[in-house]
Amino acid sequence: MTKKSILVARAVFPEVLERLTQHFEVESNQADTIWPREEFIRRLQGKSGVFTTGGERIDADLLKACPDLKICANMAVGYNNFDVPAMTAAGVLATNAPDVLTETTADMGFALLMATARRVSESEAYLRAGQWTKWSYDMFTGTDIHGSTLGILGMGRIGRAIAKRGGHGFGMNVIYHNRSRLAPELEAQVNAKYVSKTDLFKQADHIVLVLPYSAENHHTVAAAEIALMKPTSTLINIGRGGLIDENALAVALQANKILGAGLDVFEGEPKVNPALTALKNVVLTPHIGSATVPTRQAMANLAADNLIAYLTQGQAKTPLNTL
Ligand code: 8YV
Repeated sequence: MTKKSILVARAVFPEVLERLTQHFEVESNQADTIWPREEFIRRLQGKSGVFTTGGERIDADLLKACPDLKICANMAVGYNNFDVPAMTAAGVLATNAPDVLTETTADMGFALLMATARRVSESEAYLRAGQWTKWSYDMFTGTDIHGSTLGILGMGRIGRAIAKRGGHGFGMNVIYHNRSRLAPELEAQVNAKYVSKTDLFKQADHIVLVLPYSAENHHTVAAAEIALMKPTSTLINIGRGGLIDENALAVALQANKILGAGLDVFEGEPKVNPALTALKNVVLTPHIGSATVPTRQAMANLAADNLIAYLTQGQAKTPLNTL
């Protein structure tokens, strides 16, 4: 039987590529070139499946131009690069990579929270610049994490994993806001209290954004929300850049309206708003929330499993739509 053809849009672990080649004719991108959209569409011609990594937009126009496509497998839990209704209408399966990155991403949320609250990046830059000449009582004083109030916006799997870290590990009082309130047993498991979005911004000492991004929650954190925050509080984003109005955040940070922000995701990434890079009270990381070797391997293998299972047996492991 002739093998079906797939496209792997970005560089991936060689062993995952090897697994895929056992089942498919694979066109890959180990040079990791960022293909312009027209080139991506051209390379998708005649392909039954595509392995994407979250940056490739799959919409009605692309689907129309790629009639042979049957499945798009994202190596990411977020899938705001997919127009799922358009994919369903075109008979194309969408899959993502949930669960395998939950704990790793929650760890990163906590790392950013701690680095921001305790001013780790700013003080390290000071030390490296040779500016540390003496101790002083108020040098890089930050804010406490233990015993403080942790506010989580978006209480999915990663939000709950962060709540556990905060509550169990640091004795934090955990509050959350979500589109829908958690079932009582899940709420009890994470020992978190449901509050309105306004109360979350008013009461929390540390706010972590972990909600999925969509057009509806574009700039869900803007000047009005930031104005509600305590002057000693921090804002952490490990979701998607578009959740925050970055210009409004930069204005607030510049005026020390909040203590600091920790951002792993940006609206125009990999470009970062220069108003943010100019500031000291913000910790910036290049979208590395899921970046540990075992987790990235698990994510890549799950995307590969979805391609293999769907194109050889008609059943994917983590489908996002029903056809
Ligand atoms: C991915 C992520 O590495 O899974 C997600 O949604 O944000 C990260 O874990 C990233 O999306 C790859 O583009």
